[in-house]
Amino acid sequence: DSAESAPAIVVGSGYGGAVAALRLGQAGIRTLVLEMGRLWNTSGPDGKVFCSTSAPDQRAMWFRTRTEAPLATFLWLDVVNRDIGRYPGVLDRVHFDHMSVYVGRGVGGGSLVNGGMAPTPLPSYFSEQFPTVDAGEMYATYFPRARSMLGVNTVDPAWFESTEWYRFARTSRKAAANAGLKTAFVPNVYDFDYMRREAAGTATRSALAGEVIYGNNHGKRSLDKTYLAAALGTGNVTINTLEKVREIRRAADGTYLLTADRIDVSGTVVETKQYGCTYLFLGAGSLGTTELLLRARETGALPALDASVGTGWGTNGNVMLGRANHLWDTVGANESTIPVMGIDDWANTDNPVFAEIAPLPMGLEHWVSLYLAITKNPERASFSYDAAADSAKLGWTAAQSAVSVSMAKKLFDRINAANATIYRYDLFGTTAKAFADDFTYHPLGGCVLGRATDDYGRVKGYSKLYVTDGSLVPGSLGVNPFLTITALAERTMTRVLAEDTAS
Ligand code: FAE
Repeated sequence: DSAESAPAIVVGSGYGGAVAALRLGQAGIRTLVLEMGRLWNTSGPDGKVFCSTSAPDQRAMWFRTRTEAPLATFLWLDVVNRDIGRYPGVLDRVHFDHMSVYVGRGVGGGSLVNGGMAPTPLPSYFSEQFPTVDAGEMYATYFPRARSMLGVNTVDPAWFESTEWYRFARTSRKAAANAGLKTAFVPNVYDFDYMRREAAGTATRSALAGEVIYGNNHGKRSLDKTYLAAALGTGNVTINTLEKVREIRRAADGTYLLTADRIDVSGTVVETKQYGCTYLFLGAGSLGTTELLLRARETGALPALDASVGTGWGTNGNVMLGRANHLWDTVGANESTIPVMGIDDWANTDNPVFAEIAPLPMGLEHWVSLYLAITKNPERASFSYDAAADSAKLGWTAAQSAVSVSMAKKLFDRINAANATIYRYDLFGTTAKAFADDFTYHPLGGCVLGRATDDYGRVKGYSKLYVTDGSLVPGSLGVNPFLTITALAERTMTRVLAEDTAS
């Protein structure tokens, strides 16, 4: 059957894909974006686009019959998750043997479900992870560009100190200070002016109504409102939704051919489509892009791909944990879902950790301080291609997670000792467990910059094939990653549009 063709195709519409789409569109290059998730712009029967975390429905998760929230239990009770209908919902949890990975599904990828934290990495650690990237140029040009395009802003410190919605963060800050630890404000893409109007009762509540991991109906500047809106505005970009790219290969004339399955909302494949393009940009995320390239190499479709495709993957050292505060150290019944502060102990060379002070909004006082620790775990894993299942298998082990846990534990043992407090053991399943070490929000690597690609994301072995997403980051960044992914994608697009597409 005949292939639909476009000069450029972008696979995925997360950070890497959205940057590629906008810059291609602005350069006058007709571009087709293929996204496996749906477009989140129409209201359900409740008048809302997204469902809340307290009453999740089919919109919550990608083809599940029950939600799989990161915090599964409270007082060991299975009170958090709900039975739901199978549907292309916005949050997916991809399971591997010892690690599961949360990702966003839909136009905007992870930006639809994430906490919006947009820290800039420490220059010294950035240079350690990306020795071949000109850090001067990154910090002078591409990080500022990414911050401005994404709409990064910072909570007003005076409001932060006074509002009930951030009592939980102030309580965690105090506990950290008691242990001699520094905290720092972390910028975010959630509109803090909007949040203040939510608090004042003059705007519909979203961050202040428990919305985040299943989508925010208001306030969050997700990619569909920033990069992707601008991309569509160029008139050169089209986004096809509910189309999952399954295979990429190269035609005799050097152009690329793609096979994509179009699904309906029940998940049934209703059409298998063929596409052709000259320039192919992979922005399917660390898992998606790595799987596509690994499959292409192992099936012989793109045999010249580098041996390092599928390697260098890490969790950004993610570990989640909770502490129990004393009765007098309340966190408040009202918590914003948007994190704005972190405990910064990265400079501690014995045990570098940056811990996000995470919200746990339950609408009641629960005395829990929750954290997402980012540890400097040096462990990396590889993917292998499972031919029978036609999918990528991750070789991450429980022992590799234990490295993150021991680092997080060192930091929080200090905090507990200084405050005479203890861990919460009831939040991560029905058996006593203090550290959630079996999932990550920050999948990084698989097609590492400078190894599987050149120093600009051009895939080794093939011309006009690029990676622009989190698979370029070598497993660890020390901070939440989307700002860096965006800035690196801006850098790649500047270079590619200057050197590769001029003819
Ligand atoms: P990503 O945003 O995952 O986009 C990939 C897109 O490609 C998705 O839309 C997929 O549906 C689509 N796709 C995948 N495979 C295919 C295929 N075969 N065919 C078609 N489409 C495909 O990739 N990061 C921060 O910096 N700050 C935070 O506060 C933060 N909080 C988070 C909270 C949660 C709950 C989660 C899950 C993540 C969080 N992250 C956070 C991580 C952040 O969202 C993630 O690093 C980026 O979204 C990764 O961007 P990529 O462009 O690599």
